[in-house]
Formats: sequence, C-alpha cells, structure tokens
Amino acid sequence: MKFHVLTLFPEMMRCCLSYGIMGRAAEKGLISLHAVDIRDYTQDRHGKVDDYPYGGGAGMLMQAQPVYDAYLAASGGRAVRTVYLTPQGERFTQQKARELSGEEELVLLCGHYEGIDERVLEDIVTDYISIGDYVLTGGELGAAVMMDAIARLVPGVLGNENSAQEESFFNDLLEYPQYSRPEVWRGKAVPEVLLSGDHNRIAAWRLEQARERTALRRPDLYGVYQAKQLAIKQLSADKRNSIHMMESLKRGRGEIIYTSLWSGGEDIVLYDREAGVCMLAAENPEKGKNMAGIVPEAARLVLTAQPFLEDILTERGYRLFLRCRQVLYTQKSPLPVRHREIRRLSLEDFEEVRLCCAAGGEGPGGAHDGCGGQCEEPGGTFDRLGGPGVDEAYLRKRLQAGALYGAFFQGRLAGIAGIHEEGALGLLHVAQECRRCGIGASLEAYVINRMLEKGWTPYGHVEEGNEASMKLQEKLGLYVASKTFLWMEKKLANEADV
Ligand code: 9D3
Repeated sequence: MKFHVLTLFPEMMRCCLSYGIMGRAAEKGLISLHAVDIRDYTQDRHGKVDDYPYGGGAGMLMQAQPVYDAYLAASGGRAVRTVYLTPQGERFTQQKARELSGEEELVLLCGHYEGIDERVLEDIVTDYISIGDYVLTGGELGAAVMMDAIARLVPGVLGNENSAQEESFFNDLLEYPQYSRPEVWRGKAVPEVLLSGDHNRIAAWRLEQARERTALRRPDLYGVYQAKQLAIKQLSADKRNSIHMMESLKRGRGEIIYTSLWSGGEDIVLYDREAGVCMLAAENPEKGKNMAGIVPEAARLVLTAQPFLEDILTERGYRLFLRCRQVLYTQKSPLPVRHREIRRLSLEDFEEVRLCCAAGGEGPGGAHDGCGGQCEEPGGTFDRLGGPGVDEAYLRKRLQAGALYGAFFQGRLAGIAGIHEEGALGLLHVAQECRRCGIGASLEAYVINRMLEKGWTPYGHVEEGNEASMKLQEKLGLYVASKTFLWMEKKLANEADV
C-alpha cells in the first residue's frame, strides 16, 4: 500500500511510519509514504496557497491550482482513489478501512484554513471522510489515523492470528477484561474462572463480560449486536433459504438497517454497503411494501426470496435480472479436487481471464455462469458470469481482493471460479474447448474448500432452469433451497420504464 499525502505540513506525516508495527511494515516494503508538500506546487511567486472566499465569510480557502498540481504529481495520471479529510465527510469506520485496504495506492488530501476551493474537489476527490465528530485544526491527524487503521489490514503487516480475528464473532462487542501475573495484585485476585483451565467456562465468562461492558459503555453498539443475534436466530429456522443473510452477518459484512423482530415480526432488511447489495426477508406483502421503501438509494442490487417484492421493487426502479435457486454446502469436510493445477489469481492475470472468458465465444466475453463446463452456450460478455453487475471493473476488483481462482491446463487458463463481493460462490466459467472434463466441478470444489477454511458456509445461486448446473451442485453434495430467489438491479436514472 502506497500512501500519497497532500499536505502543507509534510514533516508532520513522517513520524507515522517510523515506529512499531507501522515502522516494521514500512521496512518490509508493505507500506510506504509519499508526503507531498502542496506549497511546492503553487504558481504564486510568494508561495501563497490560500485566498479569500468569494461571497465573503471568515477565514481563507486553499486555492484549486496548487492542490490540483500536487494531486497530479502524486497520482501520476493513474485513477487513484482520493480521500479528502474533512469535517464534512462520512465517518471513518473499520468497514471503510477494510474497503480502502484493498487499494494498491491512496491519495490522502489534508485541508487547512476553512477548506478548499470546491472546483478542484469535484475533479479529484472520490471519498470525503471525517474521523469523528470533533473539530481539528487540519486533516493531517485524520490522515495519520486512516493510514494506521488501513495499514494493519494490509496482508503481512500483522501476524496471521490477528488477521483471522478481524472477522470474529466478538466484532460487535467491546473486548472482555484481561489479566496477567501476578495472581494477586494490591489485594485484588484474578477472576477464579480464568485459572480453572475450563475453556468452555472461560469462553462463556468472557462473552458475558464483553456483553455487560458493551451494554454499559456503548449502548449504540449493543443494539446492533442484539439485532444481529436476533436475526441470526430467526434466520436459522430456515437455514437453506436464509444462508445468504446469515453468512453476510457472520462474515461481518451486512448491517441490519431495519427489522421488526423486536416486535414479534419477521422482517429483516440487511445492507452490504461495500457491495451495494440489499437483502430483504419479509413476512407478508403488506409489510413488504414498507420494507421496500427502506432499500437505500445507493443499493445497486437487491436479493430476496419473497415473490411479492418483485412488483414493489419494480415500482421503486429495480429490474429483475435473475430468477434462481439458492444452493448451499452444509458439510464441514473439504471436497476432493480432481484437477491439480488450480491457484488463486491476481490482478496480473486479468488479461488471461479475459482471454479465457472469450475463448470459443463471440466477442470479448463468452462467459457463462454456473454451467460447470457442461453446457455449450456461447454467452456474450462478462455479465454472463453472474449478472449485470459483473463487468471488467468488477472482475478487476475481485482479482485484487484475491477472490478469484483459476484452473490451468497445459499452462493456459482453462477456467475460473470465485466469490462474489456479497459472499456468494460464483463467477464460474470454463473455456469452451476445456468443457466436459470436470474442470468446472474441480474449480467449484476448490473454492468451496477455501471458503470452509475461513469458517464460512459456502452458498451460491443457480439460474432457474439451468439443469446442467443443478446436476453439478447435486454431484458436489450441495443442498437446494425450496424458494425461488430474485436478483434485481437498479435501473439507471435516465432509463425509461419498460
Ligand atoms: C467554521 C467551520 N468549520 C467546520 C466545523 C471549519 C473547519 C474546521 C476544522 C474546517 C476544517 C477544519 C479542520 N479539520 C479537518 O481538516 C478534519 C477533521 C476534523 O476537524 N474533525 C474530524 N475529522 C476531520 S478530517 C479533517
């Protein structure tokens, strides 16, 4: 991860990467800092970078020109994610840190004075971020906070044990109290249970402590935790038809933005903000009507197994693109993988992925989802890989996230499979000339095994009527859920109603 920090005080930034975990990560070359002095880029001969605001008002504004030129120097013309640190931004959270840790480089723009000329912000900023509701004197400490939180999520910066913990169940709660030697200090003994050696009792005690502490100190977090627990309990009653929501919650992605569970209802609206996917579970059509109104403006995809929501969501500007069945693998044991040459793909493999998807097909795509290499459909573009959301940018993102795997045959990429952003297994495609030899089955089994390693329950969606894929799912031992699932995508604002 390379951080480019645009600031008037570059010296202020250097301390951040010099100590402890950050220092070691920088030495290892896992992270690096490029502090750019905005003042170096002013065209004013006295080195001025600020001026009075048009329309009057207190204070000075940073001018557009030096900020823009500093940005060009830092980004080098690449399309780099650019964060403006500002009190007017969205709140920086662990979720945002996780999202940004997937980038290869980031530009962090630190404001000073009363702000920056809006015109340059419009042209370069992709994310507006505040680190909290208090007033600082500038963005530098915000940039430092962001770099620290993001860097520790970069693979290799922390040990493995720590990174696994990232998605644990305790995530929604504050940590439990901890004790070290001596056993008695100033007359205070370590809680007896911790010396018992009984790991179940210790785990139960710690959970209880974490709960109590959260309820007391962070009632806001505790509400989120309770809603999640309640939802998981409800969804467990029909696991096969709810695994998409359960997994989203368990993997720490989905947020419950509405539920009637508190009052005895069964409605749950879950939103995966990063993926822009909204999942709805509704009790009946009456309630469904209200629930559809809760779907966030920014949700590009909606997933539901409630057929009555189709019309309601269509009215709200969504279009059905896939009717499918949900399949899930409930065993804990890994599946045998016949094909030997399968590995995780990276961004460097993009061109080959494109070639593989085009092979034998027409045009640049030629991909086909879920066929397991057992059908002859030529396909058209990448979006056959799993819906309208699947394009070049999406595939790049999945590659970068390490969520795409490839099977090789005689040194060439023969097929791919992966994990969608919201958590489903998919993106399965086998090059035309490599079909009918079980590569699809091996790829799917391989991805299932990787998901099991993370403690996930693998699940996916198979288009209704795709018998070949359904056969493959049965062969691999996946269960088929009873309900029909609807995937809907948001229509563009300028699209006419059809
Ligand atoms: C008079 C209006 N002020 C807004 C509350 C102007 C103003 C105050 C402080 C403009 C900039 C700043 C400096 N703060 C940051 O640059 C900043 C910040 C913050 O103040 N709080 C939380 N997060 C951040 S990130 C950048």
